[in-house]
Amino acid sequence: MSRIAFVLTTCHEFEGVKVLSSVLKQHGHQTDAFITSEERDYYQAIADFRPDVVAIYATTGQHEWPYPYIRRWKQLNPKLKVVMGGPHPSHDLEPLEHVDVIDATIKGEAEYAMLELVEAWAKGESIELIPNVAYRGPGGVPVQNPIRPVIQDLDTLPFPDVDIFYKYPFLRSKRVLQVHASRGCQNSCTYCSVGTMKKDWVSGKKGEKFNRTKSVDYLCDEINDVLARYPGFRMINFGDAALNMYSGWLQEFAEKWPVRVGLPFACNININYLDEDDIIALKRAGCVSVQFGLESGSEDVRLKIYKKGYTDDVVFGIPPLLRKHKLTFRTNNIMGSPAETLDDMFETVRVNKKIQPNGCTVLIYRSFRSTVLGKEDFELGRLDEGKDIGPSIQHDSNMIREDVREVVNLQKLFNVAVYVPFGMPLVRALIRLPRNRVFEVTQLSFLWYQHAVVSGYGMLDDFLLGLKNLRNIFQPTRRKPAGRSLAARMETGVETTV
Ligand code: B12
Ligand code: SF4
Repeated sequence: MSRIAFVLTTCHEFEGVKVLSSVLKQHGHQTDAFITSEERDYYQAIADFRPDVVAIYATTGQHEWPYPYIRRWKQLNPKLKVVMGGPHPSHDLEPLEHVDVIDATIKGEAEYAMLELVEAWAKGESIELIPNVAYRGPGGVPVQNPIRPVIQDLDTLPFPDVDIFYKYPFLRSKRVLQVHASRGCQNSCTYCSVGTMKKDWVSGKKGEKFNRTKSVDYLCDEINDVLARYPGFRMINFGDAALNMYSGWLQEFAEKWPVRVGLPFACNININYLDEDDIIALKRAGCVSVQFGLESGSEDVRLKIYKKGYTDDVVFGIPPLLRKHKLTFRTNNIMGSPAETLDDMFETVRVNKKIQPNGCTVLIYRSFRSTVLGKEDFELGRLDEGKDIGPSIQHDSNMIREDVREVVNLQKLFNVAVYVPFGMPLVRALIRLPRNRVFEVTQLSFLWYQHAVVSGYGMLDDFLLGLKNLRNIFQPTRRKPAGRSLAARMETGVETTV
């Protein structure tokens, strides 16, 4: 039996970590998750758990924060092993260069790779033949093993282990339960890592599917199992890229969910695969609010550069149907990509004004090497790699462009431009001012209102979550380990942002 500590800096219940934990527990191992904002003394909490393995979930930009802690835990226990998984090491083996910190990384879906790795370490066996694992080979050069097929039938997995997160009073007493019904996505947007995942995270075995759903029955059983132990949740938020991955699934869900679970929910939708019948099904199932990525007001940018697949017909056609069936909706929008001028970004404001969403989430474009567009940015030198913009896609831009201040200011004031009378000319003038806290607070206030009220996550819950995760938005990536001050414990995060 091994003891595995998952270390996390965002106050959020991560689906991937929940499933990894349940598979490890199913095989007799002991696991726990540790979130920085929820521990009084982060170093000591994990030292007291006495892990054999520390496991890091990492997106790009959020991967180095635990290194200083790990160096201390390794001093305490020189046999401690450390593995990193998630999107970042799945695309980049750079973490293995940190010889004193990382012992192995895992590419792609990690359930069984992690199990085999932990067991090989416990027995002192070689890890060099474990599919998905990467390690330091001869001369310290990273070696990435080929990967196994992704798990085709999600129902074969044990229910996600919520207990490692709901040991924290804040997470278990929230109004909203975070759930996933699927893996994958119908789109392959060029600014997102999912396109690469589709090619890279699958083994290539004939017939292997990347887009998968849990069966409706499994999903209902899973939620009822959680609610039996944690009955306080009043609403569900589906974190899936889109809940309408398969139309037939949605229709069955609309039949069974209200009877078997009956909680209202919010979710993301893919408007390309959504018709009025699906909207009726969502409504019948208990959906109260949906969110979709508009990303750009320009159809050309959306179709030709972002490869989002949403034509203007769809963008203007779906919102009236959502309104007709009394579903509130929010849009996601990107500011500052190399594909857009400031005028194009104001076109995004205009389209939002026309389709009248109940809220606009506005994120700043960020280049990831694991995306088509990001790769191009790095190759063409479009970004200032030396500029530390922190881990978030909410705060700042490191793109090299003369109007970067205006872009970042527009992201902060976007909702003013959309919702305030005469907001557009006002914001056009304001974005020329130096960046300032008032703009930041304006943006966070809109976001808070839209999450808490429009999507129904609850005023207090969302405010506290924002505070806990504030630091991840506003602080640089290269930072010292968190201390005991309140500010230092307000760790990174993003639920506030997405
Ligand atoms: C839901 C979601 C969120 C949710 C929940 C986060 C989460 N990961 O659960 C929230 C809203 C909090 C969020 C936040 C952010 N997200 Co997000 N998110 C997603 C989304 C849509 C689904 C992730 C998911 O849950 N999938 C289902 C589970 C089962 O899969 P999984 O998480 O990948 O887990 C598997 C493997 O990754 C691996 N694994 C996972 N954890 C671990 C841990 C260890 C130790 C190991 C070994 C393996 C491992 O095994 C798991 C099971 O097979 C993906 C896009 C996508 N479709 O994948 C983007 C995505 C992961 N997010 C992304 C980004 C950029 C962010 C933010 C930085 C955005 C921001 N606003 O600043 C933050 C970062 C938060 C953080 N601390 O890491 C990027 C990451 C890109 C990159 N190259 O790093 C993605 C890929 C989308 C994109 N733009 O390309 N996100
Ligand atoms: S729809 Fe969302 S999750 Fe899917 S590829 Fe596009 S940005 Fe990524």
